[in-house]
Amino acid sequence: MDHARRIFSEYNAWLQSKSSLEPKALRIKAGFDLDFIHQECRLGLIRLWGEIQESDEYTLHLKMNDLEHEEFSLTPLENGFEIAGGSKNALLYGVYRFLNRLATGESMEKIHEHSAPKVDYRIINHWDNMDGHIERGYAGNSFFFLNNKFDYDQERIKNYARLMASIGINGICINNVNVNKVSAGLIAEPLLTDMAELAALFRPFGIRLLVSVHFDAPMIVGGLTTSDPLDAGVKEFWKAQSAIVYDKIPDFLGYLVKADSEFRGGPEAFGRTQADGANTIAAAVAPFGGLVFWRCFVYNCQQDWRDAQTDRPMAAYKHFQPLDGTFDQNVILQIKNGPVDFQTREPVSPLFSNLKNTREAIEFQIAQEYTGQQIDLYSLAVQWEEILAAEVDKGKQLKSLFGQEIVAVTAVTNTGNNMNWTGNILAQCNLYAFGRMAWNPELTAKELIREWIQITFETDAHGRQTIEEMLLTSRGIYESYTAPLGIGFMVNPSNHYGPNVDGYEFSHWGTYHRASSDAIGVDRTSKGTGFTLQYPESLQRMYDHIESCPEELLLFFHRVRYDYKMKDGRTLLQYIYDSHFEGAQQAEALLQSWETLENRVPQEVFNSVKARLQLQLLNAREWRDQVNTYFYRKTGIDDEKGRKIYM
Ligand code: GCW
Repeated sequence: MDHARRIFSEYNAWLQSKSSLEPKALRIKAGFDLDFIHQECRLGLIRLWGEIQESDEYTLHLKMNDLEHEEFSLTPLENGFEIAGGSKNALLYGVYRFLNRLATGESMEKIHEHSAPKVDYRIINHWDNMDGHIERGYAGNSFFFLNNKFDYDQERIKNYARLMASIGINGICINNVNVNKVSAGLIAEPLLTDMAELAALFRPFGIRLLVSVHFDAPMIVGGLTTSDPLDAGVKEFWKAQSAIVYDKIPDFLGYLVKADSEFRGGPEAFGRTQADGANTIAAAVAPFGGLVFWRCFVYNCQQDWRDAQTDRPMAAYKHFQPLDGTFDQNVILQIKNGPVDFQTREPVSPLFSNLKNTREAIEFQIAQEYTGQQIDLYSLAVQWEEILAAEVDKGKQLKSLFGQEIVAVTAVTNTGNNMNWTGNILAQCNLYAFGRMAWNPELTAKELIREWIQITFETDAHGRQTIEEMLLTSRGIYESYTAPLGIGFMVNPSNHYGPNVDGYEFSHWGTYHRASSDAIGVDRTSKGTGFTLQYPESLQRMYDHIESCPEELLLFFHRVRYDYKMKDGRTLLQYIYDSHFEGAQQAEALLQSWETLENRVPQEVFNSVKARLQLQLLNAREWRDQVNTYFYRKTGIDDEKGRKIYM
């Protein structure tokens, strides 16, 4: 078997299980213009059943009808089945969903579904550098770039496109938001022609490309002396260059911009606002129907730790909220889910409550930067489900903004050139869940985890239950042995793996816990830094009062004494000790659970996951001991249960 097929048939989760119940003798009937979709459907069925014979006994009808643009329906018929969609892309989604449900073991006559996505744009962001390295990549190197050139295996790209389309993704940004001089050239020749070739591979799958652009492209690419967005020459540069891009790639989705953030250029360097910057670039792509995704991850990364007034989570709101209503229609503000940076526990960014006249994208991170780096098990679906259900205004959940202010759902991908895409095969589940939740935010972590397991592993009930339980509990476990209660960070600087309680305490990144001998945390209430004032009043009150603040966010919002009594009567300090002892124990239990799966999953999968769980256990013990020792040394107070704390 060739390399690319191995990737798909052995490792790609989507279509693994075999269903012997289904008729193998069937004819697929598709409209004249639907060759590609017809082929995809055939291919999928063959992968599921081994072969299919053409026969009139049973007919699978593929048809386009007057459903909405991306809406599809799946309907069993008397002697057949109908997959219908409002467009080619919709029909393709219908086909993949149909195959997906067959792969979970359902029989055709039970498959009824009518579905349309809640948001128009479901986008994957690659943080791939053109030298091949991926920023925060934990599954190998880029499968787009090497040595500052495009360098890819066409078959692998098609498999990737299929993988993405099968979970409803319709946009992919191919390069890192930290654009360098080389990748700044993606919007110009000779790289542009190469990008157009790549775009052509994604096109049949309904996926449009985006590129991260350098705010200073007018200087780097255009040779100008300024990038001031209000400068006539700069405006002209963006227009002319974008015309060239759209001439090569007419269905190009647009640009992603990280400006004024972590040493990137931006409008503020020229005394201009974020809206000035975004609108200049947006005006250039508007004639072609292009979009500008403008990131809100703007904060002072050169903070003096002595400065207790500046509070990093407040930054995005301060920069963007006052500009609400001033962004062009084709600008989409891309906002990280929380106000800090993809920690295990943060409140939802207050921008979601308070940008009423601006189109928004929510940005998640599937790459497990702060969440175990695809070594430690961490089911992001569990966390996303909570985030989507979080309140953004009186009785209004975040997901209710989907299709309203929130028009796009984006995420930093966890894929790389590793054979199984994600390094740790169990991390595939996060990618799968992301696509499905971006399409339908009502789906629960439990059902998505279950679906993914069914289509990935041919195992018995014990196998399925064990993996489900491991995934469902993984987030809580990781959170408890790392930096719980919303305190965050405490990681090793720069690589962000493993404990270092004071690692960021005296640095310039603005993430401080300020632990003393009697208390820890930053007071972010209206009496403290005032962060809570960025929320609508009902939420502000809830977070302000320690009694009503959700306990899991206690140390995000409050500075708390170690002898503070938690809801169950334990002191905060005892909670910290318990959580770390228990977390490490549970990490051990994860390994034990997995060990019961030998011979129930392919040996290679068994070994590679086991090796990671062993590393996770070492990591968890290190976290437990460093954190517990740290707080013991601060307080001199023993663990009530007398467990081992190193002096
Ligand atoms: O959390 C930080 C990451 C950076 C990343 C940045 C961002 C791409 O550590 O690696 O840069 O976020 O989101 O821009």
